[in-house]
Amino acid sequence: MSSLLAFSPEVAAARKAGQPIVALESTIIAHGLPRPRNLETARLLEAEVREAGAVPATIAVADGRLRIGLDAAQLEELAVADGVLKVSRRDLAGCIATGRTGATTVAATMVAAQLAGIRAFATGGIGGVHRGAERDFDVSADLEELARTPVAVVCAGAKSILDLPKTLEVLETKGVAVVGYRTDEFPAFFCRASGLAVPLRLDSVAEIANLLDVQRRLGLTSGVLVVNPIPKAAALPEELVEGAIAEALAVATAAGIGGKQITPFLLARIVELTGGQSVEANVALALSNVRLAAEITVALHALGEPILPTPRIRPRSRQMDAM
Ligand code: PSU
Ligand code: MN
Repeated sequence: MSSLLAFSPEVAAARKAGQPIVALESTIIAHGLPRPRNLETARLLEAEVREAGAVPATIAVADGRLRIGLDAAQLEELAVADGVLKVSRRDLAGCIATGRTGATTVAATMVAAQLAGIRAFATGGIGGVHRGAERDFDVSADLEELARTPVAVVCAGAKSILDLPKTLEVLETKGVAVVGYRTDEFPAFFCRASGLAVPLRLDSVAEIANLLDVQRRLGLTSGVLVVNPIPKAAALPEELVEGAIAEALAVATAAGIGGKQITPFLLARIVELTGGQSVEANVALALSNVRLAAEITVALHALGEPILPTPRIRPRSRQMDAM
């Protein structure tokens, strides 16, 4: 196996045995949730995948390699270390080449999942078109990745720190299939509804697995976004969320925050402004998404979905070896 990709022993064994594997992103651990809930949650998410009959592969960059599955120490390092990079597609090679520790976003986790032959992954929310994007062009690389990488992403929609109508427009332009799981509406992360219709609603895991199978057989190379509303009991009142988001956005604008810092900045302010209620909601929806992704992966497996061969990573050039 290429030295750039490193499979944890658990994931390597699962690949060998042909077991279903679910990828998990790590930005939610390093930059999305406050300590110490982040580490607890990372462990809970992995346990949820196992309980659903699949094997979790948390993705991150450490020690100059793209890690597919982390051991306990690596998971802890991501949660407690200062200075963990937020790694999107753009940052992947730089983080690996410089030997830094990096947490992968949805975009970078999709890249890694595809390299590792993993068909599905779960997260909390995706990045999207930011409010005011017509001025600063801030559109998450997650959308571009969904356009070009054939991995299914299960999420609870996107937070309304983003412009949700524009986010759906870009997904449509880029040809990304968006599937509402037991919902007619695109969910808004902390809230179950946004007033925006999803193009397709499917009510069972078997139907979603079938859609993924059709997508693969058609040779479509774009991703599929499965949106799963936050469990009813965990959903937050819309007024609370909108108030916190408006205030967080105002603080960010006043402080001149932009670029890759804006999403983590807003998430942290929302935690403060909701008195931690957003953390509980975030954990609940992430667990629900992970469960659904695992069930989809198990169903795909039952369809006899082939594990995609790991695309060959090119060998180092001989000159580099001599260095
Ligand atoms: N939205 C959330 N929680 C998160 C993220 C987004 O509600 O943790 C993270 C995800 O890793 C996502 C990334 O891929 O932020 C998007 O960052 P940006 O907007 O800089 O592309
Ligand atoms: Mn951005």
